[in-house]
Amino acid sequence: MDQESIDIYLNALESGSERRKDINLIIVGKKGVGKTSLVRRMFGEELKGVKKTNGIDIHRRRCQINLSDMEWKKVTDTTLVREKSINNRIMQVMIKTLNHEKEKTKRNNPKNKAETSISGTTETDENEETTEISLLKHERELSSIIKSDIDLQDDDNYAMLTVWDFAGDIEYYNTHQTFLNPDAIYLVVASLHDIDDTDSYGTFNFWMDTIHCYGNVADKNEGLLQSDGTDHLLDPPVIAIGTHKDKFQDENQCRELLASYTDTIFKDSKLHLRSTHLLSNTNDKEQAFRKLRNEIFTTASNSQNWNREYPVKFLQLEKAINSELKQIIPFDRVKELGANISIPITDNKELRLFLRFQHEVGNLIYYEDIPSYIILDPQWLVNAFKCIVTAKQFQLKLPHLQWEELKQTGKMDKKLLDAILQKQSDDMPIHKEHILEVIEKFDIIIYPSLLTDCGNVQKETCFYVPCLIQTSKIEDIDKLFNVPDSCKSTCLCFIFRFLPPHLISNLFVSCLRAYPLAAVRGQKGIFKDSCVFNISKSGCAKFVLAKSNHMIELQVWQWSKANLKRNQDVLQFVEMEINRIVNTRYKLKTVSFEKKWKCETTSYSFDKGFHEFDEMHDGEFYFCEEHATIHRYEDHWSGEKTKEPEELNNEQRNFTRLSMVVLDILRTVLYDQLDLDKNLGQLLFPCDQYDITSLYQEHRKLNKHIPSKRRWGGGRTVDDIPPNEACIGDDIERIRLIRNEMQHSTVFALDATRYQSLIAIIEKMLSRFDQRNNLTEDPYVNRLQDIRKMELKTRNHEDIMGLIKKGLKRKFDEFVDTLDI
Ligand SMILES: Nc1nc2c(ncn2[C@@H]2O[C@H](COP(=O)(O)OP(=O)(O)OP(=O)(O)O)[C@@H](O)[C@H]2O)c(=O)[nH]1
Ligand SMILES: [Mg+2]
Ligand SMILES: [Zn+2]
Repeated sequence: MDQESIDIYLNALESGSERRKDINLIIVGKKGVGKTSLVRRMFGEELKGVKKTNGIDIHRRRCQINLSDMEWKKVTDTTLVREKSINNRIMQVMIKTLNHEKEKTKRNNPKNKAETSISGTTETDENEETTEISLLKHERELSSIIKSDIDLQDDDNYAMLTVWDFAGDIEYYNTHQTFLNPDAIYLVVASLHDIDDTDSYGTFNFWMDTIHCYGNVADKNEGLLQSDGTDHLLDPPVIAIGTHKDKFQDENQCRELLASYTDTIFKDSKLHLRSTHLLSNTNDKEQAFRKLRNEIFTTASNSQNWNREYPVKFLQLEKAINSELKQIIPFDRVKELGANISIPITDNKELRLFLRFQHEVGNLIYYEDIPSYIILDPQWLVNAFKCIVTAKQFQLKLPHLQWEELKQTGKMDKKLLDAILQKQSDDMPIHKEHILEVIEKFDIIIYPSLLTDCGNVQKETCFYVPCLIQTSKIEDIDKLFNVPDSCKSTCLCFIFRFLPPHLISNLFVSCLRAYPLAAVRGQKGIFKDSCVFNISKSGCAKFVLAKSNHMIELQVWQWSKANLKRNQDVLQFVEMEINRIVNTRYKLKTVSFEKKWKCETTSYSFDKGFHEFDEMHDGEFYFCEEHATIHRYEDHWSGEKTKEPEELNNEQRNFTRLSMVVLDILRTVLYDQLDLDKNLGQLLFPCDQYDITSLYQEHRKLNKHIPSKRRWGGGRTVDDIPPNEACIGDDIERIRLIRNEMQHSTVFALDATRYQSLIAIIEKMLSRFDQRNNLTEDPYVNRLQDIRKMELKTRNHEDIMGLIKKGLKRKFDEFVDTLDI
């Protein structure tokens, strides 16, 4: 939480607080491994009639855990139980507050009640009136609770559990990510029985990695080692479950099988793992499930948010929201509800904090970056996704519409979407925009407004759903575009230790913002794991991005004469975007990749025989592992030139800073002075039209501030002017000499001693100018301090160049040239 939120929260707690224990449990794993069965058994239910969880569905169930006997008490009518428990909590605090307030009112205002309400209109009594109103509200609320005929005995001794059972179909993993929560506990389920299926390992790893990506930000720092040398565990916690134990005789064998799953997990993802369990959903006794329940409870009670203090007014608003009986409500409605509870919440920031908490505990779905709607029932969002992701199932109901394009290219017309939404409940079409916003946020759809290509897609009339596109084999992507081998660059590979599962689709979206999508014979170059973009308008230069195993590959195709600059630009862009996505979207600090290359005619899925960048020189031959032959090397990426420019060293920094002082401040000083002197109606050109030399010449011509030694010019360095010569003319001379010293320097460097002594001279001189001109608003000396403190990187060289306009620009250019930027 940021400081502001902490303050708001602490403030909210002052309205009264309650301890809160919530467990948000999310169950994931491959299709058919026994997730739903597991949930049933944990809830003490029979397995009869377990149906496979349909495609995209997510079932949310609630229960209370009694803290005295650890029993899970099913909640059939969620609203009612929550209502009851919330009422109890509110009651206790409200009675306390009510008594306290009454006491206070009595103490402050000995008049009787009737008098207060009559005099309530006068200004001085405004506070009392508000107290009075809130007391009335409290009373009204209390009596409504009492009337609602709910068991009022103390029901405080429980934790609230929310369980999410995801369907295992791989096609919907894209939509599942929208429901992942960094504050949940995860059960990752694997079947011990289908261990021969390679997908089993892949899916298990996929979930562990995905959880790692969407986990807690604060934990993901490097340096995970604790002081005692062991690794820090990461949140969210994961419990690994091996099911179908009944199919084996030997418990040891089961243990080994489950270990074969957990052993393959990526090192950092493994740090989420808290414990493992072997189970048979069909044969195990209740005892085994109790053990798992206790484990879940222990894991939860060790979490940071367990038993945290929760503002009572948040509870009140939670109650108000739960009694809405709607599936989705606008933020404004939450605001309205917030204003009407007995301790009102009116501040938007506080409301948002409340919603964040509610999202964390799984009570509702609220995305901070799409705050306009709040989804109260996750199934609503699932249904909405279904319209898009499983659109095909509507085909028979809406036969008159165009489906072919959707199947071929993943392009969905808005008309098609509207028609599908119309087939759903009433509020679906109304919330169309919000639905689209949510799935766009997760890159499930891509808007055509991004596709600025020659396909003539009109803005906003359609979008692409990449996960619906028929997968093409990435080996064939070059054949689809009929690319001759001679047009291909070497294949650049970003090889990851850990490749975040959704990175490639996020990367496609980034590229689509910058490059038009390529197409051939009406087929757009966008597939699940590969995408082709146009670099040049003519289409004669394209690049392909493809994901294969743990790598992302980049190849440029140029039918016209190869232009290396293009390759470099694309490479720079892609690399920058990968870093940006990893750092900002996943907030992963531990993701890293190596850049290597393979030969031009590689089959993209081949993941061996990489070469290092500095290994070869143009024209040399190398042995290609993939084709078992030798090729002639040609540098297509100018690896040297794309390296990050070196940081400036200290002496270069000194030189840059002083150049900036000269050209930014000292030039302005001369100009301002001239402006004052020429107060004879003679207009000056804007400051940036002059360089120091011309300004100095002007002063000399004007001859108003003659130097102490009675003549202009002369001297070798600024040290030749004695410190006691301090009139305006002397300072104009100083500026000239300092500028000359910089201008005539033969190196782009200035040692510390010289830098310090020049700065000291300049500082004294500037404060004299400040005094003379009574410059209080923006004193020159402050500007000097700014430049001295400024962070300098060669990356900022453009800015610096902007400042170092004339004289020293040439020097700077030379310097920049040596850096090969
Ligand atoms: N023998 C045996 N069968 C099991 C076990 N767990 C689940 N099953 C059976 O496996 C089948 C699938 O179980 P589900 O609970 O529907 O699996 P799921 O993971 O929820 O499947 P999806 O929702 O389709 O992803 C059912 O017929 C279960 O009875 C187990 O531990 N042992
Ligand atoms: Mg299921
Ligand atoms: Zn080769």
